[in-house]
This record gives sequence, C-alpha cells and structure tokens, in this order.
Amino acid sequence: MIEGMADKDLFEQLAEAVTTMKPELVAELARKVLEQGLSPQDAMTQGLAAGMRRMGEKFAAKECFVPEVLLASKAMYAGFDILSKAASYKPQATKGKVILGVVQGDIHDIGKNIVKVMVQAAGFEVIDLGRNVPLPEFVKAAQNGAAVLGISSLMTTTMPRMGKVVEALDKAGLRPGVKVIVGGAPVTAQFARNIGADGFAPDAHAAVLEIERLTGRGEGLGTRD
Ligand code: B12
Repeated sequence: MIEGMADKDLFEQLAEAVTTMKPELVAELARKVLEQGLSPQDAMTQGLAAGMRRMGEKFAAKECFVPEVLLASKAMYAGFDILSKAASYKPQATKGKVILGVVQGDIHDIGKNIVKVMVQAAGFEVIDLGRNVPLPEFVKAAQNGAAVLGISSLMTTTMPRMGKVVEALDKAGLRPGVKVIVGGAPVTAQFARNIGADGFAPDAHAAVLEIERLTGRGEGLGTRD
C-alpha cells in the first residue's frame, strides 16, 4: 500500500465523517480510498473504527447520546459496505475455519463485523453467529471442525459469559482442538488468561495476527496487555 501523509489525511477524514455522522461523505471517502489504491483494511481500522472509538469516548463523557451513536454507526456502515467488499477475497483453499459471535445479552457488533472482514481478508473462512448468541450455539458451531472460536463482548456485564463459553467447550471435550480468542473494548489479556482463553487481541489487525499464531499460520503478536 501507498505510505505517507495523503493516506493518513484520508483516513482522518473518514474518522471525522463518522463522528460528524455523514454517511454520504463516508461513502465518498471510502470510494476515494479504493480509487487511490490505499488499503481498505487500514481504512477500516484507522478511519472507520477510529471514528467509532472516538464516538465511544464522547458517549462516555456524555458529549453525545444513543441517537448520535446510532447515526455515527450508520455513517460507519456506509463506508464499511464499500470497503469490506474490496477487502474480503475468497482464496481457493482457506487457512481454516474461524467462528465469530457476540455473547448473549450483548448487541454490540460493529467491532466483531470489522474483525470478520479482516479475518476473511487474511484467508480464513468465517462462520458468523451474529450477536446476542446463546451459549449452546457457540458449542454447536464449534463441533463443526473450526480451528478458532472468537468471542466478542462490549459490556462488563456480559463479559463473564465468555468464561461460561470456555467452560462449556471444555465440558464438551472440544478443547484444545478449538482455540478460543476473546476481544471487545473492556476485554484485556489478563481477563483472557483468567477465563482460560487461548488468545486475546485489542483490535481487528491484532486479531488476525493472533489467529494466525494460534493456528500456526503466521507469526502472531502473542498475548499482550
Ligand atoms: C456503538 C455503541 C452502541 C450501539 C451498538 C450498535 C451496534 N450494532 O454495535 C447502540 C446504540 C445500539 C448501543 C446500545 C447499548 N449500549 Co452501547 N456503546 C456503543 C459504543 C459507543 C461504541 C462501541 C463500538 O462500536 N466501538 C467501535 C468498535 C470498532 O470497537 P470495538 O467494538 O471495541 O471493537 C474492536 C476491538 O474491541 C476488537 N474486537 C471486538 N470484538 C472482538 C472479538 C474478538 C474475538 C477479537 C479478537 C477482537 C475483537 O476489534 C474491534 C475492531 O478493531 C460503546 C462505547 C465504548 N467505549 O466502547 C458503548 C457501550 C459499549 N454501550 C454501553 C451500554 C450500557 C449500552 C446499552 C445497554 C444502553 C445504553 N445506555 O446505551 C445499550 C444496549 C446494549 C446491549 N444490550 O447490548 C456501555 C457498556 C458499559 C458496560 N457495562 O461495560 C458502553 C461502554 C458505553 C458507556 N460508556 O456506557 N451501544
């Protein structure tokens, strides 16, 4: 990909267009990213995801409220639709099967959707269970030859359910065959270790490296705090 200020500017403009809730502008900038031959993956993490993260900070500081967050996510998806099509490629032979899902009680799926596209783009087949996924569905999906199960949670209240999924997989005798990786804004490497998960990643790019490490299909970043 082309390095330099120009792409940083475009990614920054994307982030700003997300936080200012402008779907048409986000779409236009996303098309510009592709026209200029920049990386759609970088545009997703450094532009779209960065914008949503900032929105999260504003929300926490009560500088904006749920309607604005929803409008920002709508703007985010206007770019996501364009960039994700360009990012995901279907390789002849996949590097393995990865299951992704958001725990029950949690409907935050923006981060998981970004992880999905990046993992697909890296050559893995992704089975997306969606959001608000009941525990038995994770176990059922893990019985179908998956190499990695990725669990997402955005709330401290739903995080403990990740541990329950790990326990259920153990009980069903599915580990260590299936490796478990966890993520989401409140999740840390320490939390991942405490619940007995095999890996953790703080963002979509790191998630790809971590999945490659767990499957022996790349170097990986290791489990970090
Ligand atoms: C957008 C948002 C919403 C949207 C969700 C839209 C959607 N479809 O996702 C709406 C408005 C619907 C919403 C609703 C609610 N929300 Co909300 N929401 C957010 C917000 C502002 C941003 C989340 C986000 O999209 N971030 C951007 C993405 C790109 O980042 P990310 O999710 O962290 O994902 C990255 C990494 O974490 C990682 N990752 C993510 N998943 C995975 C999985 C794996 C396996 C790996 C390896 C990595 C990985 O990679 C991603 C990409 O880089 C956060 C604030 C915050 N600080 O997170 C609050 C927040 C999560 N919400 C919160 C709450 C309380 C709620 C509500 C209960 C009500 C309310 N008062 O707003 C409801 C209902 C939630 C429910 N039952 O699930 C709280 C949670 C507090 C807590 N207990 O921990 C937060 C923290 C806000 C706050 N400070 O109070 N919300």
